Amino acid sequence: KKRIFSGMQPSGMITLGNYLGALKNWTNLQDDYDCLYCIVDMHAITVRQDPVKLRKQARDLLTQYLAVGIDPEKNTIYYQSHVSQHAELGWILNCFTYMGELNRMTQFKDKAAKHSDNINAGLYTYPVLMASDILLYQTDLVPVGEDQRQHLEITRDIAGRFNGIYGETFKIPEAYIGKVGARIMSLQEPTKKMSKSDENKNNTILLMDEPAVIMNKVKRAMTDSGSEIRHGEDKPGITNLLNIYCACTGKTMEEAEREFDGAGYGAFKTAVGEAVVAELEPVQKRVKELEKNKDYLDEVIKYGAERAGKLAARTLTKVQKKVGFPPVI
Ligand code: AQP
Repeated sequence: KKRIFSGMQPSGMITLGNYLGALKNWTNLQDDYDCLYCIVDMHAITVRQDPVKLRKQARDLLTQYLAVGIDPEKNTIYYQSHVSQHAELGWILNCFTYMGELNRMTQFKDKAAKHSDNINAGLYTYPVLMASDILLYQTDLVPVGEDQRQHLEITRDIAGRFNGIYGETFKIPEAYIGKVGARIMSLQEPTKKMSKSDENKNNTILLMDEPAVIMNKVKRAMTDSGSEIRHGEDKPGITNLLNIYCACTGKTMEEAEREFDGAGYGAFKTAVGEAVVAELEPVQKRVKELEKNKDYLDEVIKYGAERAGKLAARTLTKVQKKVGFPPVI
């Protein structure tokens, strides 16, 4: 089976965007691929985090992975910070990455602009840690959205450079081009993506939002001028709601547009809200059941770290030898 690596930062409560764009699709991959799903807490601290919240968010995220149906037997689910090889390989690969390359990363520029009070070196070398995440596991495929494409490219460049110097060491990963998850936009500012770290609560629908909260947020979502319910660049608000509706119901855009032909914005928003509630309610129920089972969650955490650690150690040992570190006696 081909190996897939993907991760999510525990940088906030996860949103409908994270769910529809990533998590939901992950469940479809587990039978055909050998998947590692990492909770990248080391990446999360490139932005200042409250420690109590970070710990809770990481555990919540793991619980949510399980609740959407990612099977911990079929997949490797683990915390990045539990597998020290990520940091160790990260350091080595830092020495094979040029500042010129990192200077070109657009996500760094965006994040640096957003967090101008804390432009730390970790934020800058984030792509190198991400390269380590991927290369440690001899990953074949990485599901990436548009915004991560540049990071996958630099991963390939670093791997190729290392292989060129020391001989075949890393598998060069490719982008996984499968059924792409919907890109969900902010409810109040539909030209920017819905993000878990967004401070405006009305911009996001959280995976764990109560039904009444979801209905309310959808009703208050920004709409566009005109009253037609159709998708198009001139209608970012309605397009986003239509995308959400389609992703939750499995309907096509044409079907949805036909269904709401002549309907008012009010009725349309009610239908969208109800579709989201119907999609999320069963997941929320499973999260609540899992939360009661502390021992089971602990078991999954331990098992995942062991499984990932074994794979990671194999690559790191090889790399340490190649660069000339003395063997541990
Ligand atoms: N709005 C979105 N629509 C579809 N997919 C999305 N993803 C994120 N937002 C949307 C996908 O979810 C995964 C999460 O990746 P991440 O946690 O590493 O960080 P991110 O992409 O930066 O997500 P956020 O929610 O915007 O986090 P913050 O606010 O912390 O930066 C990825 O697979 C991503 O494509």
